[in-house]
Amino acid sequence: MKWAFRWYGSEGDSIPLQYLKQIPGLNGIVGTLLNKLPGDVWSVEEIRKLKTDVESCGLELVGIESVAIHDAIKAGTKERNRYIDNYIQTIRNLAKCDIRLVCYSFKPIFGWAKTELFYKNDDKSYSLVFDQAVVENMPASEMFQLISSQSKGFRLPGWEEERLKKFNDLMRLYDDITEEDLFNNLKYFLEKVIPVCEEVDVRLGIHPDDPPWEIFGLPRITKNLNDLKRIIEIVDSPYNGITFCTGALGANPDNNLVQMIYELGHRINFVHFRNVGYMGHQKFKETAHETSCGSLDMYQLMKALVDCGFDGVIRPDHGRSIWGESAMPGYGLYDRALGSVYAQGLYEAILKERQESKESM
Ligand SMILES: [Mn+2]
Repeated sequence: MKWAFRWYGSEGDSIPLQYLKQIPGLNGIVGTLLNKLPGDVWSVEEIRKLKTDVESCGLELVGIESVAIHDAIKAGTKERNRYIDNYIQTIRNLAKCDIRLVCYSFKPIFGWAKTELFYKNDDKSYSLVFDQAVVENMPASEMFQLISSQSKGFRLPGWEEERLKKFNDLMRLYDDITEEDLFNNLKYFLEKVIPVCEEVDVRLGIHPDDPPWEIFGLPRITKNLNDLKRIIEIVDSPYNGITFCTGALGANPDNNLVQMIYELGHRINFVHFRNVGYMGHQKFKETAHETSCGSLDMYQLMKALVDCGFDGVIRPDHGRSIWGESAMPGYGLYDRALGSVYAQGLYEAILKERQESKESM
């Protein structure tokens, strides 16, 4: 496994890279260029600069999260070919810099949604919470206000001011788009992009919906096993893969994550490892990573990943705010560092147990 950590760049992240290098066992960074808008080409020079920053601290840039997809591609407008060409150019440029993994998502407007960014837990740590009942009675446009009013000044990817200004236009763009349309637009995109990914050896991993059900009447096509199976069948190539986010998919108790890993395992290109705690119907919080802290059995999930032979990039996902840290909600250092070390512990124990039982046979 490549034990990685998400990092938003020297200008966008409050955590110095050197601190990440100090997390035991950590060797990879999943990075991004925060100044890039969906549809922009990432130049070789810009990617090299990021890579050099990461390598100067003794870490490896093991992937990009995310290269965002322009709405013209998702909505299938007539400008989409131009943006697909740009996407392909970015993939070629990443390959020139020896970067082999790209995470993306195909979600209209809301990449991720939470209704509370600093929910106070009993132990006085803070978690992100999503409650469907809050959004049910709210026009979609008010989500921006709800999120930005709680952001404590941190820039939240996907909730940028520029997007808010264009919000009504964006909503109109998806007015008549059904799930089937969205799926067909993804198909159009993958059929053009995956052959290039194969040629230059860059794997894609599509990130699931968070939360994994419909919100604001917008189509969602990455919610469950059936959706993801359908997507990997569009182009039957290991380069057309999945980012298996246990927290996003696990927010719906109907998603049997262990079964999903067994069925999708050969096409999982990237893992986000985190736990969620159910608080009621379509209401959950992001807990610490440990099994005992949330509703998911993290040991069983790690075991299923090992069973499937997964040895790619894995990172802890959103953590709580603890120990008085001031950081982007979900992206503090401390709780995610604990999550990484916990995941590595599970992995070591599972491997050694198997080795011992083999030797004793
Ligand atoms: Mn995730």
